[in-house]
Amino acid sequence: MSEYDTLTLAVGDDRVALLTLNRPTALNALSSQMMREFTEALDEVTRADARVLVLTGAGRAFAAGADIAEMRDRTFGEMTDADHLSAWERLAALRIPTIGAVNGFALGGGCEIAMMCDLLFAGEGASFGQPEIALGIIPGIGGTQRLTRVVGKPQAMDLILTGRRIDADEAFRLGLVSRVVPDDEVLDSAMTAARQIAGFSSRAVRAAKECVLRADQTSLSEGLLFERRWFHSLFAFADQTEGMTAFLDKRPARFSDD
Ligand code: CO8
Repeated sequence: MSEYDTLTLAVGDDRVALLTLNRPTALNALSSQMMREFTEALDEVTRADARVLVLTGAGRAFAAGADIAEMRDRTFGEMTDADHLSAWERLAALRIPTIGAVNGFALGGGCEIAMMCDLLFAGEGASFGQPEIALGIIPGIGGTQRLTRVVGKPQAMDLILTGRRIDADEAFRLGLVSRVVPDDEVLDSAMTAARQIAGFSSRAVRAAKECVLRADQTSLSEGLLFERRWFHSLFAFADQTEGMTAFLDKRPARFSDD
């Protein structure tokens, strides 16, 4: 377990990393200190060779957005020179799968970080939104882009221009969330899925993630070719033989990452 001022990180023997945003008295508002520590923690996750990252928030929020108290007096020059935003993108660039476990508020930058996760599990009482418009700003770490890709222009415009909050069920109906579960089961559900994924062949998992992400970036024909090439490539590894042999032998597979 690593203790930061604004986060905790634990990497288990199951090679699942659990990163918890931990400023509960400020509803885990995303400060610049948290951003620095977040990038250090992601480096630690990579060094520990974790297979899956679960990201959650302590207390009654995942994160209620950027730290407004810290941001209020920033000037244009400070914002552009210091680049307070782009480091959060490191989450989206991780090669391992990431699962957001959202309890309570995921607002503004918190919603944007949630959307960077590959899978998103939400408690029934979770709420999502991009309320920046009411502060005289707009989303700044991907909200206008990722939300629009996921829910489409009419819904994205509604959420971003009115700043209204939606509950977990609506987020699920819009395709923003993978699963809605009882509030007290969010983290357990995310950890269970993470352990399941961590037990599969890491090359197959990486291939699957890369291929799905490619769907947003390219034409269908290029995406299909990319998928086919990865599919062929997996036959170069022992894990493919093991997975199929285990199925035919009616036993669990023992993947070795070979
Ligand atoms: N920043 C700083 N402090 C916050 C934030 C925040 N975003 N959200 C809540 N807090 C603090 C409150 O000030 C309060 O502190 P205190 O107890 O010292 O008064 C404490 O957390 C608890 O909050 P509330 O008393 O307001 O709790 P409620 O249950 O009444 O309300 C809400 C909860 C609805 C979540 C409410 O706190 C709220 O509306 N928060 C602000 C949400 C918001 O506008 N978020 C967008 C911020 S802007 C943004 O995210 C820009 C994104 C692009 C850049 C991202 C880079 C990181």
